[in-house]
Amino acid sequence: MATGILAPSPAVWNTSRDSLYRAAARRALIMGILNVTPDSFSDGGEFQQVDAAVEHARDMIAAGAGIIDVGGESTRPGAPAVPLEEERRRVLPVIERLLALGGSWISVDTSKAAVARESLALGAHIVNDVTALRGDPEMAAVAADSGAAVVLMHMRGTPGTMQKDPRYNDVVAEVRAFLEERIAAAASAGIPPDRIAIDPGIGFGKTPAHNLVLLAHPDRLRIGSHPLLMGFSRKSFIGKTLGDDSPAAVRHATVGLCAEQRLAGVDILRVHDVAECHQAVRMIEALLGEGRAANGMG
Ligand code: HH2
Repeated sequence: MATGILAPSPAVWNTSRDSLYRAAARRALIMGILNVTPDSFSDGGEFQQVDAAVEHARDMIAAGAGIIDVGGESTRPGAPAVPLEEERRRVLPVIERLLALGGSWISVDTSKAAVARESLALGAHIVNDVTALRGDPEMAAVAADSGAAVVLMHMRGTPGTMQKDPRYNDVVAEVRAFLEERIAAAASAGIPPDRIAIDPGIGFGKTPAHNLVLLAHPDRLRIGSHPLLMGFSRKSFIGKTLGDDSPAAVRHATVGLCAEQRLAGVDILRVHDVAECHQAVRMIEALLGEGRAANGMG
């Protein structure tokens, strides 16, 4: 069960001192992205697709993923909604196999309560809901009843509308206020605070400039001891910022962001390139821990 996985260590999170060099005592979690959408695993029959997904997850776990985030509905801007039966068919067999495999926590990236309920009944540990429990009126109760951990993410609008001219006066303050409100809603639905992680929703109703401001201010997005998740991996603002959207450029920049976000105290990094991000993050942690300790600064 998810108890403890998202519960931060007080020794780390209660300190207000030295926020940049936060947290050598605790490792960040790498959340490996497993998209089981048709464009992710294109050829072959259903069984082969499940096999391919499990194989990919196995590689990500070996490369350092502590969580595998299984999603059957694309949330890219303008992506069509996936019917319930189709999402169940994509996600549940993969989750079942991953739970048998072991070695990581399993998160289900869904905003449908029925998909979450069945995934949790199989043994999944985390519900990653990009609507922050607003998309399906039963979602909060499903999460509360199961004792699962949840990720509450900020999104402006819906995937169909969110990139149409998003505007904020102060994007960090508005995202933070939204997350505070959703934490309160989750708590009043009976989800214990130590099971709630928060995420500003990079790319969900934000311009490239909004995304950069959010990534530059994880300190202002931190709310109490709720673990902070960032999902920037391979997103289009990276290519736009670089003026180069080639896969290699976007991947290299993603790894750089992983290192910087770890340095800035982010707890969970949702990424496609697990090996590269894991290596960057562990290097930063060695620097924060042994590097500083050896110099009498630990
Ligand atoms: N981003 C995507 C999907 N789920 N969940 C959280 N908590 N945070 C995110 O930033 C986030 C998310 C979209 O990214 P991706 O999985 O690469 O694409 P798609 O939605 O097409 O599967």
